[in-house]
Amino acid sequence: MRHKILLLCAALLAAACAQAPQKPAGTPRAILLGQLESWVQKGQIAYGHQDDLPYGHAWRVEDWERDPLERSDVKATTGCFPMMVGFDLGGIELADSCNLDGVPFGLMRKAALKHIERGGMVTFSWHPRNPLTGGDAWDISSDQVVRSILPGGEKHTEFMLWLQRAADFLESLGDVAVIFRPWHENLGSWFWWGGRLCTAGQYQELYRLTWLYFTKERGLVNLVWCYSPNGPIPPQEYMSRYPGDEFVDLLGTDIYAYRGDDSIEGTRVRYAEQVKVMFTSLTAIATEHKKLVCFSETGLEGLPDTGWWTECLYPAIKDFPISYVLTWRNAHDKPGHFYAPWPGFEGEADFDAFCHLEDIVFLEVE
Ligand code: BMA
Repeated sequence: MRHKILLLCAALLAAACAQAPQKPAGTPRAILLGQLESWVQKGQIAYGHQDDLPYGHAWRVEDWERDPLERSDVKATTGCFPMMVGFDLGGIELADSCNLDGVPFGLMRKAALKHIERGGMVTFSWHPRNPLTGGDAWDISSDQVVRSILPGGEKHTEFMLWLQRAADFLESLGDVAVIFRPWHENLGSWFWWGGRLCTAGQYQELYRLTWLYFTKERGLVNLVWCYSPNGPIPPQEYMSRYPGDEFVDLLGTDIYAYRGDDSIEGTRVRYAEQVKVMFTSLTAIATEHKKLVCFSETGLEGLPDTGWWTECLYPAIKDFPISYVLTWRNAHDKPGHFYAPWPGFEGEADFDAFCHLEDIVFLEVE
Protein backbone atom coordinates (compact mmCIF):
# COMPACT_ATOMS: atom_id res chain seq x y z
CA MET A 1 0.00 0.00 0.00
CA ARG A 2 1.28 3.39 -0.86
CA HIS A 3 1.13 5.90 1.96
CA LYS A 4 0.45 9.00 -0.01
CA ILE A 5 -1.83 11.88 0.77
CA LEU A 6 -4.57 11.72 -1.81
CA LEU A 7 -6.25 14.98 -2.56
CA LEU A 8 -9.41 15.32 -4.56
CA CYS A 9 -10.09 18.58 -6.28
CA ALA A 10 -12.93 20.70 -4.95
CA ALA A 11 -15.17 19.98 -7.93
CA LEU A 12 -14.85 16.24 -7.50
CA LEU A 13 -15.58 16.51 -3.81
CA ALA A 14 -18.63 18.64 -4.40
CA ALA A 15 -19.91 16.11 -6.92
CA ALA A 16 -19.12 13.03 -4.88
CA CYS A 17 -19.97 14.09 -1.35
CA ALA A 18 -23.13 15.53 0.03
CA GLN A 19 -21.33 16.74 3.15
CA ALA A 20 -18.23 18.87 3.46
CA PRO A 21 -15.11 16.85 4.38
CA GLN A 22 -14.37 16.81 8.08
CA LYS A 23 -11.70 19.27 9.10
CA PRO A 24 -9.36 18.04 11.80
CA ALA A 25 -10.09 19.72 15.12
CA GLY A 26 -7.75 22.19 16.78
CA THR A 27 -5.82 25.34 15.95
CA PRO A 28 -3.82 25.41 12.69
CA ARG A 29 -0.66 25.07 14.76
CA ALA A 30 -1.97 22.06 16.69
CA ILE A 31 -3.08 20.43 13.44
CA LEU A 32 0.34 20.92 11.84
CA LEU A 33 2.13 19.54 14.90
CA GLY A 34 -0.35 16.66 15.01
CA GLN A 35 0.32 15.81 11.36
CA LEU A 36 4.09 15.81 11.92
CA GLU A 37 3.61 13.58 14.95
CA SER A 38 1.33 11.16 13.15
CA TRP A 39 3.98 10.52 10.51
CA VAL A 40 6.51 9.81 13.23
CA GLN A 41 4.11 7.44 14.94
CA LYS A 42 3.53 5.57 11.69
CA GLY A 43 7.26 5.37 11.01
CA GLN A 44 6.92 7.67 8.00
CA ILE A 45 9.07 10.61 6.89
CA ALA A 46 7.70 13.45 4.75
CA TYR A 47 9.86 14.82 1.96
CA GLY A 48 10.55 18.54 1.53
CA HIS A 49 12.28 20.67 -1.09
CA GLN A 50 13.46 24.27 -0.77
CA ASP A 51 11.97 26.75 -3.27
CA ASP A 52 10.22 23.94 -5.13
CA LEU A 53 7.51 26.12 -6.70
CA PRO A 54 9.09 29.50 -7.63
CA TYR A 55 11.81 27.96 -9.79
CA GLY A 56 13.80 24.85 -10.62
CA HIS A 57 16.74 23.70 -12.64
CA ALA A 58 16.96 26.10 -15.62
CA TRP A 59 13.42 27.56 -15.22
CA ARG A 60 11.63 30.10 -13.09
CA VAL A 61 8.12 31.48 -12.70
CA GLU A 62 8.03 34.73 -14.65
CA ASP A 63 4.51 36.14 -14.41
CA TRP A 64 3.70 35.01 -10.89
CA GLU A 65 0.36 36.76 -10.59
CA ARG A 66 -1.04 34.68 -13.47
CA ASP A 67 1.07 31.53 -13.13
CA PRO A 68 -0.89 28.54 -11.71
CA LEU A 69 2.24 27.35 -9.87
CA GLU A 70 1.92 23.81 -11.15
CA ARG A 71 5.54 23.44 -12.15
CA SER A 72 8.02 21.66 -9.89
CA ASP A 73 11.16 19.65 -10.63
CA VAL A 74 10.02 17.16 -7.99
CA LYS A 75 6.58 16.76 -9.56
CA ALA A 76 8.07 16.50 -13.04
CA THR A 77 10.27 13.58 -11.99
CA THR A 78 7.97 11.74 -9.55
CA GLY A 79 4.42 12.84 -10.31
CA CYS A 80 4.06 14.23 -6.77
CA PHE A 81 4.82 17.53 -5.11
CA PRO A 82 7.07 17.48 -2.07
CA MET A 83 4.97 17.40 1.10
CA MET A 84 7.01 20.25 2.58
CA VAL A 85 8.12 23.31 0.63
CA GLY A 86 10.75 25.62 2.10
CA PHE A 87 11.11 29.35 1.43
CA ASP A 88 13.65 31.90 2.62
CA LEU A 89 12.78 35.36 3.94
CA GLY A 90 16.24 36.88 3.36
CA GLY A 91 15.66 40.41 2.08
CA ILE A 92 12.30 40.98 3.81
CA GLU A 93 14.17 42.88 6.55
CA LEU A 94 15.02 45.73 4.17
CA ALA A 95 11.56 45.69 2.57
CA ASP A 96 13.06 44.34 -0.67
CA SER A 97 10.53 43.16 -3.24
CA CYS A 98 12.46 39.90 -3.90
CA ASN A 99 14.38 37.64 -1.54
CA LEU A 100 18.11 37.02 -1.77
CA ASP A 101 17.59 34.39 -4.48
CA GLY A 102 15.35 36.59 -6.62
CA VAL A 103 11.98 35.22 -5.45
CA PRO A 104 9.37 38.02 -5.28
CA PHE A 105 7.73 38.03 -1.85
CA GLY A 106 4.35 38.19 -3.57
CA LEU A 107 5.16 34.95 -5.36
CA MET A 108 6.40 33.42 -2.12
CA ARG A 109 3.12 34.24 -0.36
CA LYS A 110 1.05 32.90 -3.24
CA ALA A 111 3.11 29.71 -3.55
CA ALA A 112 3.04 29.06 0.20
CA LEU A 113 -0.74 29.47 0.38
CA LYS A 114 -1.30 27.41 -2.74
CA HIS A 115 0.86 24.60 -1.39
CA ILE A 116 -1.00 24.57 1.93
CA GLU A 117 -4.33 24.62 0.10
CA ARG A 118 -3.22 21.56 -1.88
CA GLY A 119 -2.56 19.76 1.40
CA GLY A 120 1.15 20.45 1.78
CA MET A 121 3.21 22.16 4.48
CA VAL A 122 5.54 25.12 4.43
CA THR A 123 8.71 26.06 6.31
CA PHE A 124 10.50 29.42 6.35
CA SER A 125 14.18 30.01 6.94
CA TRP A 126 15.73 33.48 7.05
CA HIS A 127 19.14 34.67 5.84
CA PRO A 128 18.87 38.35 6.84
CA ARG A 129 21.61 40.77 6.01
CA ASN A 130 24.15 41.88 8.58
CA PRO A 131 22.49 44.68 10.55
CA LEU A 132 25.77 46.17 11.79
CA THR A 133 27.97 46.12 8.69
CA GLY A 134 25.37 46.18 5.91
CA GLY A 135 26.87 42.99 4.46
CA ASP A 136 25.01 39.74 3.88
CA ALA A 137 24.17 36.94 6.31
CA TRP A 138 27.61 35.42 5.68
CA ASP A 139 29.46 38.62 6.65
CA ILE A 140 31.34 37.53 9.76
CA SER A 141 33.77 40.46 9.81
CA SER A 142 32.51 41.56 13.24
CA ASP A 143 31.71 39.62 16.38
CA GLN A 144 29.69 42.54 17.73
CA VAL A 145 26.62 42.13 15.53
CA VAL A 146 24.37 40.18 17.89
CA ARG A 147 25.39 42.39 20.80
CA SER A 148 24.53 45.48 18.75
CA ILE A 149 20.94 44.39 18.00
CA LEU A 150 19.96 43.24 21.49
CA PRO A 151 18.23 45.71 23.84
CA GLY A 152 20.67 48.51 24.67
CA GLY A 153 22.72 47.95 21.49
CA GLU A 154 23.17 50.69 18.88
CA LYS A 155 21.28 48.72 16.21
CA HIS A 156 18.43 47.51 18.40
CA THR A 157 15.78 49.91 17.16
CA GLU A 158 16.65 49.22 13.52
CA PHE A 159 16.66 45.49 14.16
CA MET A 160 13.19 45.63 15.69
CA LEU A 161 12.04 47.11 12.37
CA TRP A 162 13.60 44.08 10.63
CA LEU A 163 11.65 41.77 12.92
CA GLN A 164 8.54 43.81 12.24
CA ARG A 165 8.90 43.34 8.49
CA ALA A 166 9.42 39.58 8.80
CA ALA A 167 6.42 39.35 11.14
CA ASP A 168 4.32 41.45 8.72
CA PHE A 169 5.02 38.92 5.96
CA LEU A 170 4.15 35.89 8.09
CA GLU A 171 1.04 37.65 9.35
CA SER A 172 -0.01 38.30 5.75
CA LEU A 173 -0.35 34.53 5.22
CA GLY A 174 -3.48 34.66 7.36
CA ASP A 175 -4.80 31.86 9.53
CA VAL A 176 -2.50 29.06 8.39
CA ALA A 177 0.25 27.34 10.33
CA VAL A 178 3.82 27.29 9.04
CA ILE A 179 7.18 26.26 10.41
CA PHE A 180 9.58 29.12 11.21
CA ARG A 181 13.26 28.29 11.55
CA PRO A 182 15.21 31.43 12.43
CA TRP A 183 18.89 31.73 13.40
CA HIS A 184 19.78 28.33 11.97
CA GLU A 185 23.20 26.62 11.70
CA ASN A 186 24.19 28.57 14.80
CA LEU A 187 27.01 26.36 16.00
CA GLY A 188 29.13 26.90 12.90
CA SER A 189 30.70 30.30 12.33
CA TRP A 190 29.58 31.25 8.80
CA PHE A 191 26.60 33.45 9.71
CA TRP A 192 26.84 36.61 11.83
CA TRP A 193 24.79 34.84 14.58
CA GLY A 194 27.15 31.83 14.54
CA GLY A 195 29.17 30.11 17.25
CA ARG A 196 32.28 32.28 17.38
CA LEU A 197 30.39 35.49 16.59
CA CYS A 198 28.38 35.79 19.81
CA THR A 199 28.15 34.24 23.25
CA ALA A 200 25.63 31.49 24.03
CA GLY A 201 23.72 33.99 26.17
CA GLN A 202 23.55 36.53 23.35
CA TYR A 203 22.33 33.90 20.90
CA GLN A 204 19.63 32.73 23.27
CA GLU A 205 18.55 36.32 23.87
CA LEU A 206 18.29 36.86 20.11
CA TYR A 207 16.14 33.77 19.62
CA ARG A 208 13.92 34.60 22.59
CA LEU A 209 13.60 38.24 21.51
CA THR A 210 12.40 37.03 18.11
CA TRP A 211 9.95 34.57 19.67
CA LEU A 212 8.63 37.11 22.17
CA TYR A 213 8.13 39.80 19.54
CA PHE A 214 6.38 37.46 17.08
CA THR A 215 4.30 35.60 19.63
CA LYS A 216 3.49 38.09 22.35
CA GLU A 217 3.64 41.47 20.63
CA ARG A 218 2.34 40.44 17.23
CA GLY A 219 0.14 37.53 18.26
CA LEU A 220 1.57 35.20 15.58
CA VAL A 221 0.30 32.05 17.23
CA ASN A 222 0.32 29.88 14.09
CA LEU A 223 4.07 29.42 13.97
CA VAL A 224 5.81 26.15 14.75
CA TRP A 225 9.30 27.11 15.91
CA CYS A 226 12.23 25.03 14.75
CA TYR A 227 15.70 25.12 16.31
CA SER A 228 18.22 23.77 13.81
CA PRO A 229 21.93 23.87 14.55
CA ASN A 230 24.28 22.62 11.88
CA GLY A 231 25.77 19.15 12.06
CA PRO A 232 27.90 17.19 12.24
CA ILE A 233 28.85 18.40 15.68
CA PRO A 234 29.69 16.49 18.85
CA PRO A 235 26.14 15.63 20.04
CA GLN A 236 26.74 17.14 23.47
CA GLU A 237 27.08 20.55 21.80
CA TYR A 238 23.59 20.46 20.30
CA MET A 239 21.90 22.01 23.34
CA SER A 240 24.71 24.44 24.18
CA ARG A 241 22.76 27.40 22.71
CA TYR A 242 19.24 26.02 23.00
CA PRO A 243 16.86 28.89 23.74
CA GLY A 244 14.59 26.79 25.98
CA ASP A 245 11.59 24.49 25.69
CA GLU A 246 9.11 27.36 25.77
CA PHE A 247 10.50 28.80 22.53
CA VAL A 248 10.95 25.65 20.45
CA ASP A 249 8.59 23.02 19.01
CA LEU A 250 10.78 21.12 16.58
CA LEU A 251 14.38 20.00 16.94
CA GLY A 252 16.14 19.97 13.59
CA THR A 253 19.61 19.87 12.19
CA ASP A 254 21.27 20.70 8.87
CA ILE A 255 23.76 18.10 7.67
CA TYR A 256 24.93 17.94 4.06
CA ALA A 257 26.69 15.12 2.26
CA TYR A 258 30.00 16.22 0.73
CA ARG A 259 31.85 14.25 -1.87
CA GLY A 260 35.13 16.17 -2.04
CA ASP A 261 37.84 13.84 -3.37
CA ASP A 262 36.11 10.83 -1.84
CA SER A 263 34.54 7.90 -3.72
CA ILE A 264 30.76 7.53 -3.89
CA GLU A 265 30.97 4.70 -1.37
CA GLY A 266 33.18 6.72 0.96
CA THR A 267 30.80 9.67 0.76
CA ARG A 268 27.85 7.43 1.62
CA VAL A 269 29.60 5.85 4.58
CA ARG A 270 30.68 9.20 6.02
CA TYR A 271 27.21 10.72 5.63
CA ALA A 272 25.50 7.68 7.16
CA GLU A 273 27.79 7.84 10.17
CA GLN A 274 27.25 11.57 10.69
CA VAL A 275 23.48 11.22 10.40
CA LYS A 276 23.46 8.24 12.75
CA VAL A 277 25.49 9.96 15.46
CA MET A 278 23.44 13.14 15.28
CA PHE A 279 19.98 11.60 15.16
CA THR A 280 20.73 9.01 17.83
CA SER A 281 21.44 11.88 20.15
CA LEU A 282 18.60 14.08 18.84
CA THR A 283 16.12 11.26 19.39
CA ALA A 284 17.13 11.04 23.04
CA ILE A 285 17.04 14.83 23.49
CA ALA A 286 13.62 15.03 21.83
CA THR A 287 12.22 12.34 24.12
CA GLU A 288 13.55 14.13 27.17
CA HIS A 289 12.22 17.52 26.06
CA LYS A 290 8.99 16.17 24.51
CA LYS A 291 9.74 17.66 21.09
CA LEU A 292 9.42 16.47 17.52
CA VAL A 293 12.46 15.96 15.29
CA CYS A 294 13.07 17.00 11.69
CA PHE A 295 15.96 16.91 9.23
CA SER A 296 15.70 20.61 8.41
CA GLU A 297 18.26 20.69 5.56
CA THR A 298 20.27 18.10 3.73
CA GLY A 299 21.39 17.06 0.28
CA LEU A 300 24.31 16.30 -1.98
CA GLU A 301 25.03 19.23 -4.28
CA GLY A 302 24.81 18.26 -7.96
CA LEU A 303 23.91 14.64 -7.03
CA PRO A 304 27.05 12.96 -8.39
CA ASP A 305 25.73 9.77 -6.74
CA THR A 306 22.82 8.63 -8.92
CA GLY A 307 21.65 6.19 -6.23
CA TRP A 308 21.78 8.80 -3.49
CA TRP A 309 18.10 8.71 -2.54
CA THR A 310 17.51 5.01 -1.99
CA GLU A 311 21.04 3.90 -1.20
CA CYS A 312 22.34 6.77 0.90
CA LEU A 313 19.66 9.12 2.25
CA TYR A 314 16.94 6.54 2.88
CA PRO A 315 19.04 3.97 4.78
CA ALA A 316 20.61 6.79 6.80
CA ILE A 317 17.29 8.23 8.03
CA LYS A 318 14.74 5.43 7.92
CA ASP A 319 15.14 4.17 11.47
CA PHE A 320 14.88 7.55 13.17
CA PRO A 321 11.70 9.35 14.24
CA ILE A 322 12.22 12.15 11.71
CA SER A 323 8.99 13.98 10.80
CA TYR A 324 10.34 15.44 7.55
CA VAL A 325 13.55 15.68 5.58
CA LEU A 326 14.15 18.69 3.32
CA THR A 327 16.70 18.86 0.54
CA TRP A 328 17.95 22.26 -0.59
CA ARG A 329 17.07 24.24 -3.70
CA ASN A 330 17.50 23.66 -7.42
CA ALA A 331 18.94 27.05 -8.35
CA HIS A 332 17.61 28.45 -11.62
CA ASP A 333 20.75 30.44 -12.28
CA LYS A 334 23.60 28.29 -10.90
CA PRO A 335 23.73 25.11 -13.04
CA GLY A 336 25.56 22.86 -10.57
CA HIS A 337 23.65 24.07 -7.49
CA PHE A 338 20.78 21.59 -7.23
CA TYR A 339 19.70 18.97 -4.71
CA ALA A 340 16.78 17.21 -6.43
CA PRO A 341 16.63 15.66 -9.92
CA TRP A 342 14.79 17.21 -12.87
CA PRO A 343 13.47 15.58 -16.05
CA GLY A 344 16.37 14.21 -18.03
CA PHE A 345 18.81 14.08 -15.13
CA GLU A 346 20.38 10.66 -14.85
CA GLY A 347 19.51 10.18 -11.18
CA GLU A 348 15.80 10.64 -11.91
CA ALA A 349 14.78 6.97 -11.57
CA ASP A 350 16.29 6.62 -8.12
CA PHE A 351 14.44 9.72 -6.90
CA ASP A 352 11.19 8.32 -8.28
CA ALA A 353 11.88 5.06 -6.43
CA PHE A 354 12.48 7.04 -3.22
CA CYS A 355 9.17 8.86 -3.70
CA HIS A 356 7.33 5.56 -3.95
CA LEU A 357 8.82 3.96 -0.86
CA GLU A 358 6.10 3.01 1.62
CA ASP A 359 7.38 5.09 4.48
CA ILE A 360 8.28 8.22 2.53
CA VAL A 361 5.49 10.80 2.15
CA PHE A 362 5.10 13.06 -0.87
CA LEU A 363 2.03 15.11 -1.76
CA GLU A 364 -0.02 13.41 -4.42
CA VAL A 365 -2.47 15.64 -6.21
CA GLU A 366 -5.07 14.31 -8.60
C1 BMA B 1 22.54 28.77 0.32
C2 BMA B 1 22.77 28.78 -1.18
C3 BMA B 1 22.74 30.23 -1.61
C4 BMA B 1 21.40 30.85 -1.21
C5 BMA B 1 21.10 30.63 0.27
C6 BMA B 1 19.72 31.09 0.68
O1 BMA B 1 22.72 27.53 0.85
O2 BMA B 1 21.79 28.04 -1.85
O3 BMA B 1 22.91 30.30 -3.01
O4 BMA B 1 21.40 32.24 -1.47
O5 BMA B 1 21.24 29.27 0.57
O6 BMA B 1 18.72 30.43 -0.04
